[in-house]
Amino acid sequence: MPLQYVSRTDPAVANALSQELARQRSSIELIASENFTSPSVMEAVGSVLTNKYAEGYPGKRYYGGCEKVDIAEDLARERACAVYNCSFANVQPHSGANANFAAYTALLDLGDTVLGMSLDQGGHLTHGSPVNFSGKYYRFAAYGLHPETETIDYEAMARLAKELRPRLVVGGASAYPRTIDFERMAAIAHEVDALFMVDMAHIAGLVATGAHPSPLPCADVVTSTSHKTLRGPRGGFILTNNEEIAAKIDKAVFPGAQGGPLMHVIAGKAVAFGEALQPSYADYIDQVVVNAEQLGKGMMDGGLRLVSGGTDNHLCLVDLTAADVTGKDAEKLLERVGLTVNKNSIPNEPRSPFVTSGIRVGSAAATTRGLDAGDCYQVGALIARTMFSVHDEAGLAAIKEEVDAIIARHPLYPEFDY
Ligand code: DSN
Repeated sequence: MPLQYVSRTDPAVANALSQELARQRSSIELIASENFTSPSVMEAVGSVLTNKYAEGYPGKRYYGGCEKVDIAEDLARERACAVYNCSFANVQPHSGANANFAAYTALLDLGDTVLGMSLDQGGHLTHGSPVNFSGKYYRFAAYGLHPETETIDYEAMARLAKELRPRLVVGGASAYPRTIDFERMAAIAHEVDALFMVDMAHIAGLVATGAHPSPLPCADVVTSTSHKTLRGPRGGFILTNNEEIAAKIDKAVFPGAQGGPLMHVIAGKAVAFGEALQPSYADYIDQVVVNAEQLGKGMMDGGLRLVSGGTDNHLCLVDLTAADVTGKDAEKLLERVGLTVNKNSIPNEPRSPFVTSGIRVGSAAATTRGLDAGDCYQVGALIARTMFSVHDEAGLAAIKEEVDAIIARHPLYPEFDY
């Protein structure tokens, strides 16, 4: 499929699109929050639904002519509920941050106390960082990792909850490689009469197939993005089984936080939820988990340390101290050999978030591209070799050749021609 129109009407933009396709094709994508959507998802997102204003919800809109976009939003809502076995879905949040903003607005008053995972221990900006609205509008306190196990310290979390009696406890993370015990967190929250919210953005695909326990049976509300392991278009959504909370969520999203929903993206979400209901999607997620484990094994065999000693999900958090390379330098060096990762703080990070001592390595996008367990072990080993080859130009060139050979075996978007 060539770019039929924009290449003629706007070659400058067409050139940017073409260069980005070439970039995605010519490196192995290991950023744990990224993925490659299907051409069907892209077709829906690039459709005439972008033209439609549809403030409100299906059957109750503030504009005429919404009957057809209602079909798309109803499909997205119904399929989201089917994927996650729940009774309510709001699929309008433009992003994960917007979903969290709406959920907090629905559940909290300004200045309320909330417990969230510390950003530098694996949490997310919207879980109370002082530079984010969450940290500015609410009184967040942070829980984190046990210093020895580098896994969530549930006992310390329970002590903090008893001491502070928050109105809300937030579970979920952006850089946590282990299974999260949502039932234990829910018990901690509910014991102090707090509500329990889970931001499952990273593991939404794993939850969809049962590869990670679902937060739905025990959380009062669940927020997510649709574009990470779930492999849909860029966006957010919110789920609950509680009717009262559902009504508050709908009001908080619109008119509370957003205006017109992005109906083309909602159609893309409907397609992605449909894909997540197919048996092949469960096979994909199983492979994502195996591939993350093999990436980790390759890196450990190559002399790097994984935070917490391994992974249960789609990502590894890598401590680069042994190689004496910063996360910032590692990110640049790996890009040179065709491996795309992001620098990431490690627990008790001595360096600034712009430099860091670690990288985060995920398997979701590479698995979509077709990399298997053997490829991922090799990629893990190549990451480690790169970290110990900082001043070895010939060594780096040899690594790039091996990366290029893997890429050549797994073409990306062969149907696109631009
Ligand atoms: N930026 C996302 C990530 O990379 O994990 C979280 O929003």
